[in-house]
Amino acid sequence: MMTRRALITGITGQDGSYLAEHLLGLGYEVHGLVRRVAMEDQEQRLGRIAHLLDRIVLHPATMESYASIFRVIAQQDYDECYHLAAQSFVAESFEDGFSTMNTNINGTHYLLAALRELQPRCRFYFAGSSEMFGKVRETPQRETTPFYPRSPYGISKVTGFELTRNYREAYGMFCCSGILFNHEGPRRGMQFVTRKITRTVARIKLGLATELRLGNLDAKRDWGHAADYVRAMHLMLQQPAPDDYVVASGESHTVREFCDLAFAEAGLDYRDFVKADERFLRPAEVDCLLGDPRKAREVLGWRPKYTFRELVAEMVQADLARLTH
Ligand code: NDP
Ligand code: GDR
Repeated sequence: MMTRRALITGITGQDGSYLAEHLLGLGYEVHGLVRRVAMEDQEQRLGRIAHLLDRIVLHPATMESYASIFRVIAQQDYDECYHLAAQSFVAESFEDGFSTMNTNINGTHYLLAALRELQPRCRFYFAGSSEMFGKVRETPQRETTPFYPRSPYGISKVTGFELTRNYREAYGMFCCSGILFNHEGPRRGMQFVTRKITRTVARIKLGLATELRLGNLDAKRDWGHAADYVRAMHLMLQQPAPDDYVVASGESHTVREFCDLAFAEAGLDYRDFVKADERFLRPAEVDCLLGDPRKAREVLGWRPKYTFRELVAEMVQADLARLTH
């Protein structure tokens, strides 16, 4: 078998790091597109892939520049391209919708256009999101559920999804979208609610903080582990034909339940520490997400290994370990 070569945009992010590990484990040659600043400040900006740096190849570029993306694609042939780079924080997209749209929509379009021009046979994965369902039209959400995004981020992902589908249908390219529900892990960015909770639990436990300020505690999410979800991305590109898939756990929990379990993991009661703070409320909220992963299970044979409890426990223990070493 020839070694397969994959390009990952967003390789420095949570999913990029887990996907790079997974593909290396499968024997792939792994390349990553990273912003030039990352190369200049490797300690800070390449932290999640520090342990992989001698096994991967990095190419400087930005999703904001067609020329830079074209140059990367022109250098080498790829069998598969996983497009994960995005401004991924929903709250930030309300603060600066323009840059979110620019990175997430134009960036996706640039990459698809460069691939079409230079490597139309490269298989393409787009990181779609449950945020596309937003104000949900049916529960649970599946591949056929209509989209109703509630944030500039959600809108940008709907557009990326439509671009991906259009390149598949118009140019016959092997383009897939994963519609992934929230997935987390110890490498999650600090601003996202799960990591904000588990890190603060650890800080409180160690006497470094006294409270945790959160927005909407009643929001419900379908949470899984990123290590499980990157396996689904890879499986999508191994099928005989391109298609779109919901990837989810099929269980929904409130932010409050996440707090309850996370504090309990450290022997604490969340009611003693969690304070409501309206600064963390959003102008338009997505109240409840619940995915139906049947198609991914039946067609891809994908099943998550982590339970919700195991996810929370791993994140709390990892934050405790980080702060004590
Ligand atoms: P992260 O925020 O952890 O990572 C985002 C990545 O995108 C980083 O590597 C970042 O680079 C890169 N990036 C952002 N802007 C640019 C740019 N202008 N040029 C080049 N690279 C850029 O996200 P996740 O790993 O959690 O998510 C991966 C993808 O999956 C995203 O597209 C996200 O929207 C989507 N998604 C995530 C879900 C989740 O629950 N995690 C669920 C559904 C979809 P840098 O390090 O330099 O900032
Ligand atoms: P989300 O993740 O918006 O679902 O997007 P996030 O963890 O930011 O929010 C989840 C829910 O928690 C509520 N919440 C808070 N959120 C944050 N960040 N901080 C708080 O203090 C807080 N308090 C309550 C939010 O209102 C929300 O309801 C993530 C990202 O990874 C996207 O890129 C991805 O597409 C979707 O998941 C699926």
